[in-house]
Order: sequence, then C-alpha cells, then structure tokens
Amino acid sequence: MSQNVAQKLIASHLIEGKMKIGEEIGLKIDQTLTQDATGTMVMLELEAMNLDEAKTEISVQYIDHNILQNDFKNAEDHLFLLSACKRFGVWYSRPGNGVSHPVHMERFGRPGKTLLGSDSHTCAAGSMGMLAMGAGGIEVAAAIAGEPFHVKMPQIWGVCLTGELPDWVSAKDVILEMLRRHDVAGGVGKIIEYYGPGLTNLTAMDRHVIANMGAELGATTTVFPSDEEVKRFLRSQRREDQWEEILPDPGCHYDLHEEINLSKLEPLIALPSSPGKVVPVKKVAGKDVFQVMIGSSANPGYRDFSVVAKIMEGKRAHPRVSLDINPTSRQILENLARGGDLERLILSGGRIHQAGCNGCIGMGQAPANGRPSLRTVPRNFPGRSGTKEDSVYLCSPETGAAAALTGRITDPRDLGMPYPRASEPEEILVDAEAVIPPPVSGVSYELEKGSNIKPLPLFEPLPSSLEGPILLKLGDNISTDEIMPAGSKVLPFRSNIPAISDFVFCQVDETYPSRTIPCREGGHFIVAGDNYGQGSSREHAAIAPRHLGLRAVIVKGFARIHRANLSNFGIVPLMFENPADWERIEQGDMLQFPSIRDDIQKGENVTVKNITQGYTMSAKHNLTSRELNYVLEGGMIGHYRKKKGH
Ligand code: MIC
Repeated sequence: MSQNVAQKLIASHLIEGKMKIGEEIGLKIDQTLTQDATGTMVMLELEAMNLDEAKTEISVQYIDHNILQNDFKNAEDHLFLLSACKRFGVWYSRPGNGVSHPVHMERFGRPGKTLLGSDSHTCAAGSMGMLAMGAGGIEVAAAIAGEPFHVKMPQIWGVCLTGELPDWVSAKDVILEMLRRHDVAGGVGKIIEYYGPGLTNLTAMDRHVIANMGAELGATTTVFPSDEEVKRFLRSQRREDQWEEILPDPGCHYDLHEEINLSKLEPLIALPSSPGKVVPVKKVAGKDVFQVMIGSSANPGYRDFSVVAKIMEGKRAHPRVSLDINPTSRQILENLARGGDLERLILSGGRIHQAGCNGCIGMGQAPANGRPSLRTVPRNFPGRSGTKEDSVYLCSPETGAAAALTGRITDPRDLGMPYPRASEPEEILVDAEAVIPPPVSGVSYELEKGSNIKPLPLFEPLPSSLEGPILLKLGDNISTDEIMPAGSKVLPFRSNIPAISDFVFCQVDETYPSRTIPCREGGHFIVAGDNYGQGSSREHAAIAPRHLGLRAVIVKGFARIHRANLSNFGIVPLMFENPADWERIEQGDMLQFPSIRDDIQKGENVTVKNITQGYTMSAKHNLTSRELNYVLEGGMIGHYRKKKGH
C-alpha cells in the first residue's frame, strides 16, 4: 500500500499498537535530545530509574537555555549535566555551542530516524525526514532507558506547497500563514506533512523554520521528505553517507488536505501575545518599534542572519531600536564571521550575543513595558520575554531588519531596495568537534550534584476520594509560560522544585502559591478552557503545581505534551463532559470527587460534586491503561520503579 512520509516513519518504528487514528501507539526511539532547562530533571529521573547506560543510538544533552550566569546556579547545573553525560553515556554540547535544534540538525539529525526531545521544538528535525517529537522530560528519560514512546496515532495532514516565495517573503511567512489559517490549536492530534513542487526552493534550514513552529499549531510533529535538498544539507555538513531517500509514495493518502501557493504569500506578523494572531505586516505598519531580535530555533539558519546583514549593510539601526543578534549555533557564527556578515551586523549597530536561546525564553534581553519588540522567535505568550507587560510581535528576519532600519513596523517590500537574496555558501566551515562524545563505556562516573540540585520529588498514590477548593478558573489557550514562567530569574530553579514552585502562575495570579498553603495536603483543583497547557514541554508546569497540592485539572481541552506531563506526575487530567459546565463553575467553589480512584480504575467518567453550588457533574478522563497506572501510582517514576522491582 502506498504510504506518505509520516506513515513510513511510524510504521518502521511501531512496536506497540496499530496505526489507527486516535489509538495509542508505542514507537521505538533512536535518538534523544535534552536541553539544560529540562535536562537536569531528566538526569535525576535517570538516576531514579537506576539506569547504567543510555540505550538509544544517540542521546545528546545541550546547554542552550540557562546560559546567563548571574550566580553559581546555572554553572553548577552545567557541571552536573556534564557529569551525568559521562555517567549515562550521553553527548555533551557545551554552553556557547548553540540552540539544540539547529545543532542537532548539523551534527546528528538523520533521515528515517526517530528523535524524542525534552523541548517542544524538537519537531524542527522533521525538516530532514525524521519523526521528531517534543515530550516531557520523564518520557525522554524513559526513551533513553530504552522504553518506547507512546502517543495517540495522529491524523496525517498533507500540505501541498506550490509556487515559489516572492522577494522579501521567506519560510517564516509560510508557517505564519498556517497559523493565520488555523490558530494555535489547529494542529492538535495531527502530523503536518509538507510535500509538492514548492519544496524545490526551500532549503533544509527553511524547512526547519516551518517544522519548528508546527509546535505553535499544537501539532504532534511536522515532517518533510528526505530528498535531494536534505542530501545537499548533509553533504555540506560532511555527513552525506547518512542520507537516505524518503519520499511519499505516488498516490498516497492524507487524512486532511491543504494547499499553500507560495507565490501568493506576503510578509506576515503575529501580534502580541499569541503566535496565532497573524496579520499582514502592512496592516500594522507605522507602529514604533523599540527592539528587534534576530535568532532562535525558529529562524536559526545562516541565511536568516545573512539576509539581515545584507539589508543593514552600510546603514545603522534606528537610534531607538536595540538590534539583538542571537546566533543559533557556534558553527553558523563561525561561518558568518568568515563570510563577512558578522562584521556587517556589528557595523550596523547589532548587539552580538552568545549562541543560544537567550531572549527567546527571557534569559536576558527583556523589552521595556508595552514597547513593541519584533522577534524572529517562535512564541510570544504574555510575559515570556521576562517583561510582564510586554508587547512582542513575531516576524521574519526580513521584517525584523526593515523595522530595525526605520524604527517602525515596516513591510520590507517598502524599503525601496533590491532584495538581497541570501544563501549559505557552498563550502561551509564544519565544527564537528564542538560536541563532546561520551566516554567509552565500562567506567563508572559519579554525579556531581551542586547545591542547586534538589532531590526529585516523589508523589503518593491517588487516594480513593478528594475534596478541596478550585483555586483558579482560567480561560482558553493558557500556555505553560503562564503556568510555570521561564526567564532569567526563574529558570535557574529548574533543578529545585520547592524553590521554583513559588513562581507558579505568577504571571496570572501572584497569590496562587500562597493560597495553596492550607490545601497542600488535602489537595486543590484548577479549571480552564480549551488547549490548556499549550506551548512548551516543561514538566515543571506539572511537577511544581503538584508539589503545591494540585490534584486534578478540569478543562475543555488539553495540549498534548502538557496533558501527558500531568498524568506523568499524578495530576488527574479531566475534561468537562459538558463543556458548558465551565460557565457555571466558580473560582473558590469546593469540589468533592467521592470515588475518583474507583471511577478512573473502572474507566468510567469521574463524578464531581460542587459542594458550594450544590450540583453534580461528570468529567471524562480518556486515560489509556498506561496513563491510568501513572495517575493511580502517583506518577510515572513510581510506576517505573515498581515495574523494575526497585
Ligand atoms: C520554549 O521554547 O518554551 C522552551 C523554553 O524551549 C521549552 C522548554 C523549556 O521550558 O525548558 C519548550 O519549548 O519545550
């Protein structure tokens, strides 16, 4: 039977279940990726699992998020991660090497392989014909330990690209167009597969831009075929021998269809504060701009910096604009230096930062309150920049450069200059030594735990009944940046759950952590609307609230990774049987779940009594038998240790 690329990748890694839409499947994982902000927990989880050595083909630990070293914490965490890499047989990408996603593509990405990463943008590697997915840290830990990764079989959404991108329009505008059409939940339960004649002029790094922000659509992942362009990319990285052709079979079937005529696209921009609020740049042109940030995993390529350098060449950034340049990999920085673009960026007033995520997650570069900041990053959830009242727009490097020059939001086509079409040089410098391989196996290494590393919390099993108050009632599309903020102040506590818990929901309601004090033992609840927990893979958005006594969340709908994180740490993920119940339930209401354990164990809907308002309602859980065990046993670690007899 003819198959599309996604089906081929799934079929070749299927070890549990059937490829029936909505049914749980178990996939063999070949490669893993962890970054420092999620990796410390992953390594503690591997320790708790008693792992001796990684069972994957390749596992890589990147240091890219926590790279501002305000005090000892981040530096100590990095040393811990280095020791863990030696202990578990994992590659170590040191600080300054760059963002995990482009570096992984340069050094390790391989068509036909599966990649699981503790970062929601792991899907970027779909650009090279991989099945690459983001997941919570503990699922990545399990994959490193050789366990399959479980996910519901998604629908495959074929997006046919035709035509060719016009001048001043680039890959970012393609994914912004998808977000304009489908908004932030449009990809939930789907794999997006791009195909068609329009692919010819999209480089592997352009495809990375599009695949990366599939996460913003909520998609399980995005895949591109592994074609001649992927071969060229691997050749440029001196890894052509790792290329394998993977194309959709002629006449293959897609569950859903879409077409984008690239020739018809125009420069687009996402307004504050959602990646889904996309409009043409010309609609908001003229607004004053105070910061332009170039870089991040959403626009990581050599081209993305080079085009800005060429637009800015011989000119200076507008006096009120801070032009922040965040190179995404050491290798790209080396090549920009060799080709002269780095000099052009410096001369145009650019502020050159180290290679890494930096301001994308508020690790520095926070903008002024309410002052528009145009960024080529993937997301602009409220407060994510580190400034509570921020005003962040998402755009292409071309649109960013135009604003840097004029000081206003500007359609780059109005710059009145020829389009400086930038591309990667044929021969690039390849920095194959930057990532440190694991030592030969057989030697045992100690974990170096600095004082910032606190023990992994273990939670008790679910009791037969629960009673407590609703401490928060929230609306639709609550992001994990709102649940568990990032930023330079909070991120250093990623390996210290008691300390990071003080920041839970601080963007939304600063009183939440203190209001949990009387109900940490007995438990409390949160209700919310649709697409709850969109955005990142950070399991801290589940572990920290659980530490504060959160026992169940009732929503209209969940984002995939966050829902899994909740059950992985023993929080019951529930959905209103009747979504209209969200309207009448109030913050402060006392809820009782008289038989929650029994209801879940029997696979039945959960009975919820609203004691304050005097009514009873029903909530669905849709837990698979695997997830059900995690919830009953207080989380995945408890279950894993029981299974292994620890
Ligand atoms: C993000 O872009 O939100 C992050 C920071 O990379 C997260 C990971 C994290 O919170 O550590 C992600 O995308 O998963």
